[in-house]
Amino acid sequence: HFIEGHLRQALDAQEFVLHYQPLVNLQSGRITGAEALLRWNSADRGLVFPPDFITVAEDSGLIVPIGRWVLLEACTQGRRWLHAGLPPVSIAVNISAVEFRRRDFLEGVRSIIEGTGFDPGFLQLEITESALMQDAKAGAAILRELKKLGVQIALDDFGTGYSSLSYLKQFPIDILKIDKSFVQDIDGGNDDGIIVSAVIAMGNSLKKRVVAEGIENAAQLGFLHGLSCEEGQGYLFSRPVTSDALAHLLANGL
Ligand code: G
Ligand code: G
Ligand code: MN
Ligand code: NA
Repeated sequence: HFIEGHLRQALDAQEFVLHYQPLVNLQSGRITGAEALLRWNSADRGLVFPPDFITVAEDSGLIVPIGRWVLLEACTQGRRWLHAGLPPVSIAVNISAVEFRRRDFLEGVRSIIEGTGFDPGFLQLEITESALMQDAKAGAAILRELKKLGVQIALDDFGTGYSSLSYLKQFPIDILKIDKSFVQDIDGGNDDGIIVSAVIAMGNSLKKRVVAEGIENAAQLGFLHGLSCEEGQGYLFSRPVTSDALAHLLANGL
């Protein structure tokens, strides 16, 4: 693929950058965390978003060094914010199925935690349902090892894959992130509202944190509030912003 070579150069030229989207406690309105989202600041193309390059990165294997850079950068940034005296928040990092399945994935996570000194209790690794279910048994084993490192595990895009409820009970998953496709039409009087309501109730009773993604308006927020959903993220609160802008939000609130 033509863009593969460009991605390799981008890594060398340090053209990748992380933006951060706040996670918000829906009761207090306080920022509890931030999701790191990768962008490619290309000299030729301007700011390029993941849908335009993640698949190529996965198919070429470049997602491995790119993912390692993302994790290192996110943990380094997390330390910087703490040193700057900002209130501690968790940082979520998206992990591709390709990275997750690699034998050296765990070792990479371990060495980045050690190298940066970032508190693993504040690191959330976001794994999609489909990545986990490709091989549920192996996936469960990797999650158990990750838990020994002290990191938090979030199941991303929840509801779009097909994990059985029994897996949810067995797997050491800390957080369910309800996919934004369900939140979008939550107030439309259709099944999405019922599904979201069921997921929140189930998450709460399994003692998992539930995060609603893609909250764009007050009506959606009101609906989620009524269902005792604790956390959310979405354009209503903030779009993904630069690290400097996120630091400003941490210091001053939303
Ligand atoms: O804002 P947004 O366009 O960033 O993200 C689109 C998609 O790209 C999402 O599904 C998100 O999970 C994925 N994504 C964003 N950043 C990363 C990253 O650092 N690594 C991986 N593997 N996926 C990412
Ligand atoms: O797949 P994942 O959940 O990691 O993807 C996060 C994606 O959702 C990113 O592309 C991010 O920019 C996007 N996103 C975040 N908040 C909103 C929102 O309120 N509405 C929409 N449409 N997308 C959002
Ligand atoms: Mn995510
Ligand atoms: Na999602």
